[in-house]
Amino acid sequence: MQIKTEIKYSTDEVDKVYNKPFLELVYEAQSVHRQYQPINKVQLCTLSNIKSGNCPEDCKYCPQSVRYDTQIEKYNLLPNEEVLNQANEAKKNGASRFCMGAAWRNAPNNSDFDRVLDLINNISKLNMEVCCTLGMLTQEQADKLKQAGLTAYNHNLDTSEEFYKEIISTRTYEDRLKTISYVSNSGIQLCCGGIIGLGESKKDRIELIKTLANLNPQPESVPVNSLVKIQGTPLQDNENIDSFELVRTIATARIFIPKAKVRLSAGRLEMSHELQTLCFLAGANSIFIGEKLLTTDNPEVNNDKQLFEKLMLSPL
Ligand code: SAM
Ligand code: DTB
Ligand code: SF4
Repeated sequence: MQIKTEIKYSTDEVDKVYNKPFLELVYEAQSVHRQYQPINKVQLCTLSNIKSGNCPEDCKYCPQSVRYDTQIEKYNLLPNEEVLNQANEAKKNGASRFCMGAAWRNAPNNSDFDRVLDLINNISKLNMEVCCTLGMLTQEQADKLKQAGLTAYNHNLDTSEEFYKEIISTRTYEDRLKTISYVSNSGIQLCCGGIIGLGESKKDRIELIKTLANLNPQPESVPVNSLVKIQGTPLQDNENIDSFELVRTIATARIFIPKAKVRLSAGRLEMSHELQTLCFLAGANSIFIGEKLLTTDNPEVNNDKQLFEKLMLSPL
């Protein structure tokens, strides 16, 4: 199996940008942003946790792993009607993209998968982009998702290859890259990013951005999640990540992956409006709106509306 990675950028190149004087870095990121992205526009996306908890994987950050004792609601694949209602509601709130997450190690080959195909088909008819994240895929599954009308598949690399082993033991970076290549082969857009605050070093964040930038094709969408510390997970007592590291990560991703939407994803509940503004200035141009992410809370829709009004931003 040939994994399509082409080394275009070296660690050193990414390092030099990431570690520039802060104001210079943000200025450069905003300059790239203006060249490649519409200005004053931020895409609104809504998440639905279509299958929750009992995941056999051991991702140390995740409340949905069966190995950790966390207070989450666990359920099997939701009825299609319920998910469709959520998608309609998301559209009413201004979301133009609907993302479905399922706590599976890999997408199953059974009627649940057929139900997800049906959901994709129906949500795409609402004139919304449809994204899903179902764990690892085979090439055949990726092709079926494409046929059903899926816009994008989310499969994060999370961190550097080296640090990945400290966070997850039940699958490898190579496994992740395989699914990523199936997604790209099938013609589905790739949504691939990571988490900061896992206890990784600056170097790990730089390596992650380098790996994402060297994917061929580059991801169309790069979620930058800030760890939400969840009681019961091994990372519950992690130190807070310095906000400037978050902004540097976003700015560097914007510079090296200029055509992608960079999504300020998990962790916004803990962020001030000023910090989120700095993230937008550094090139973030998407957020999740709605009461919940997958299992954790998100800022209130009205609060996000106020932020958009203050900044005179409009939804994309
Ligand atoms: N099971 C699938 C998988 O792992 O690809 C899909 C669902 S998984 C919850 C999707 C992504 O959510 C993960 O890759 C991770 O980046 C993010 N995530 C999960 N828990 C998180 C947390 N506590 N804080 C921040 N991001 C988190
Ligand atoms: C992504 O990178 N972030 C989203 C989406 N892809 C699926 C998920 C964030 C989850 C945050 C923790 C929770 O709510 O369970
Ligand atoms: Fe959570 Fe996905 Fe890891 Fe399962 S595979 S534990 S749902 S992040």
